[in-house]
Amino acid sequence: VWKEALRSVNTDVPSITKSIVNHVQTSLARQAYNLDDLGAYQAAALSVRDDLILNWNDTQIHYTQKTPKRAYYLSLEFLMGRTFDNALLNLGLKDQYREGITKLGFNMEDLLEQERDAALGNGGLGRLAACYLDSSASQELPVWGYGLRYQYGIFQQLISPEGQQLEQPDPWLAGGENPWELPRLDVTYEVRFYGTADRLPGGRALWHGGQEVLAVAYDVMVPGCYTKNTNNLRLWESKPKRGFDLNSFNAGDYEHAVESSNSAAAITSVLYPNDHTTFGKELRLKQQYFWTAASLADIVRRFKNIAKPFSEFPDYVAIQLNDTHPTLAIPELMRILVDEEEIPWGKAWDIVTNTVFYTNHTVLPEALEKWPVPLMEHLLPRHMQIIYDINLSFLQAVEKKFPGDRDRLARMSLIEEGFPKQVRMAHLACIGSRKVNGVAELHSELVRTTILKDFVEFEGLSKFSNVTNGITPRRWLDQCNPELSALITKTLEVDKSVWLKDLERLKELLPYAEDAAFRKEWAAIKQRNKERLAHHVETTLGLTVNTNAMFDVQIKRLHEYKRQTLNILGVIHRYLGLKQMSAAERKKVNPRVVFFAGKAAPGYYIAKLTIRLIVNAARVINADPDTRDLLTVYFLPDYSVSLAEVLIPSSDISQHISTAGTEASGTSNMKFCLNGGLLVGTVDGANIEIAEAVGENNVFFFGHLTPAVEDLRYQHMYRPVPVEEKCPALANVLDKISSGMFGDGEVYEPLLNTIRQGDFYLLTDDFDSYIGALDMVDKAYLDKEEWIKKSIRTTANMGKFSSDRAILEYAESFWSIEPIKVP
Ligand code: 26W
Repeated sequence: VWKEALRSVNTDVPSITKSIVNHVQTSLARQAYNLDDLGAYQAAALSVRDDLILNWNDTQIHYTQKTPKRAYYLSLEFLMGRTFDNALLNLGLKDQYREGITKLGFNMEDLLEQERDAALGNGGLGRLAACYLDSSASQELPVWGYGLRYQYGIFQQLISPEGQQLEQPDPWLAGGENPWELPRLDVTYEVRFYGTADRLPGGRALWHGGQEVLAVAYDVMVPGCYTKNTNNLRLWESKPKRGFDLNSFNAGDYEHAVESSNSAAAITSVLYPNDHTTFGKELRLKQQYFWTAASLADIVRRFKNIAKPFSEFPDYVAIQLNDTHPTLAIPELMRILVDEEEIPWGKAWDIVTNTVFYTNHTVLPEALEKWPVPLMEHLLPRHMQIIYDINLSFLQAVEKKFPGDRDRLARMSLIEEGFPKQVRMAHLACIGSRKVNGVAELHSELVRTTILKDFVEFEGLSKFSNVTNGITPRRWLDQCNPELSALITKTLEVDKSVWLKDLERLKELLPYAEDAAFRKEWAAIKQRNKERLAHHVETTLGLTVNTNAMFDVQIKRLHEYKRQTLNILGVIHRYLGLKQMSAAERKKVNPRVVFFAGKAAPGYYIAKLTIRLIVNAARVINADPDTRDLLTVYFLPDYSVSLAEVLIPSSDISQHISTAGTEASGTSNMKFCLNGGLLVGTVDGANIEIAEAVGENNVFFFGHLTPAVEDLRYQHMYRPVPVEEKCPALANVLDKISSGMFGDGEVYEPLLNTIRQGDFYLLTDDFDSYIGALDMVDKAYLDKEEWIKKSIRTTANMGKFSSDRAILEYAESFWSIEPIKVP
């Protein structure tokens, strides 16, 4: 009976419609007559979820039975975006669902729009984690993600009439049940904070007292592409251990009664919206420990189920730290092994340093995490003891290798002297890990030669390596650009799952660059993608976009180092140039539409001023009848994964213009190029490797190189040259802004002063060559056929940047895990 009752994945249209209607009737308790798009989406999503759960179950049982070595990806951010479309494509069921949904009287595209983004991340680091989950499942690797189930994701961005960014909470779960997660109310762990750590004989300690909170697991299904393998992303939610304090409640002190339960729930309430700046807030440290402690307890419990000695832990478990945010995993694993499992310190340290791996994602000094020692001592007394113990034996070993070199000891110590002393998390992550890597060749070299130079000298080069980032071609080509995907499938004459999982196959497109009919199709798809974006802007913002123009896009977090300011100053320069031209001269100019989107950290004043300048410059420029046909500018509010999916396929060029040496990798550069957009950029991050892959004649490089940056900054400090002398074109633009061309000039003074004085990000040094690169773009665009060839060749050469390649590098060279196919 049991066997006969088992159901399998619905693959035919009749059983799909049946399943959707069944969910309408029972799960939603609704009828056809009161079903709107949202309801229809929910029912269809629940139907897909049933299938995902079947595959998920089979996968987890298979892993449990086969006991392969597993890898765990610890990331404080997973920027997943929407799931419905992605799940349908990975299951290979999109056409069937489209047909079923149409038959039920609904429109697939409308239903897809009902889903809210899961925006549990800030930017590059969080989206990378999401791409890696997709690739792990698609490549059938036994990898789980661990993160936090924030009640509020990254804030929603509004733009005020003055051009000011306003933040609103993102209560993404408020719409009711989230169909893509499974509450595991039975999987819970207790996590302790504060209290006292008493040292015991033999190196152990007893940590007791303080506050205990519960971590509850929520499992998010991660389907692979055209495989049954469905991995797990486990997100922890915090809950009070006891409902509330009954004594206080009975005494009528209700506030005190719920105080501790409120403080427990607060831990996972909100994602911190800063990237690249640390704040040292206690709640953030609580998040980090809560999440690493729950994840490690879960990992250790799973390991204990297979009844192997702890010496074999590294043969079954690899833990990847996504930046330093989960570095507490190192002292926490030491605490579990030494205090709870009673393993001697030295053996425990061997286990830890063979299990943990650390990826660095930025070399900007303000982004390197440091936690005040007094805060750590208060919140995590036992971990502070462990860190001191690790530091002592570490520094003794350094002293042995470099006798008497006190400066070196001070530089390398896990503790930075000062008031207060601080724990340097990157140092702890480095010495506690088996391998350390950066995320693009140049960045990994900078990690080796700057922030971790001493550690390379001490531990040897072989520990420090590179894994260049990647992006999933499922979401970032097949899903966001279905027409291009279909053309590629038709042209390569293979099933799309073949090239989507072996992206180097795109090379086979190269000969078609010479095929005029193919070029025509290619260009027509780009054109329709521009119209799709224009339609989106029209319906959401009520603005009309000139789709005959070149589309020029810069979308990413707002940050001085990413230099959106350079872009808008370049736009203003272009506008001033157009104003000076005669009507005849203007006729020769290529129309251009410039798109910006991105969020600024709420406390980042200068970045917010840049948004304000973009918005107000756009208002003036777009309203000018002299230039309106030739130049328009849009700042699209509330940048998100879903918005990126509309913007990226429409670009002719995209801008990746960070000061050399500051952008670790960048990943949107890969997304644009994969979709046949050309790159304007500095010689930085993964731009360099993209140029190597697609050919330097297909990218527009400009600006100073990394080795020059230090000297240029020195000159700005000690031999400053006024902007008027160094770069008159830029000085002219700055003057126009100051004099009120885009509203009250005073407002922008703090922003303009970052350029006039100090100019840390070297805008004055790179402005002329930036304008030069944009002129080259204009020239190249005149030859339409040649431009399309460049576009085709770019896509064809992007195979390397699949996140499948990247995750397989981690799997093979770091984790030593192998694919395991679920039958
Ligand atoms: C503690 C505050 C904080 C929060 C987040 C500091 C640093 C971060 C991240 C590490 C910043 C980040 O997202 N870095 C980006 O990582 C991407 C994925 O590797 C790279 O492509 C980007 O170049 C890098 O800026």
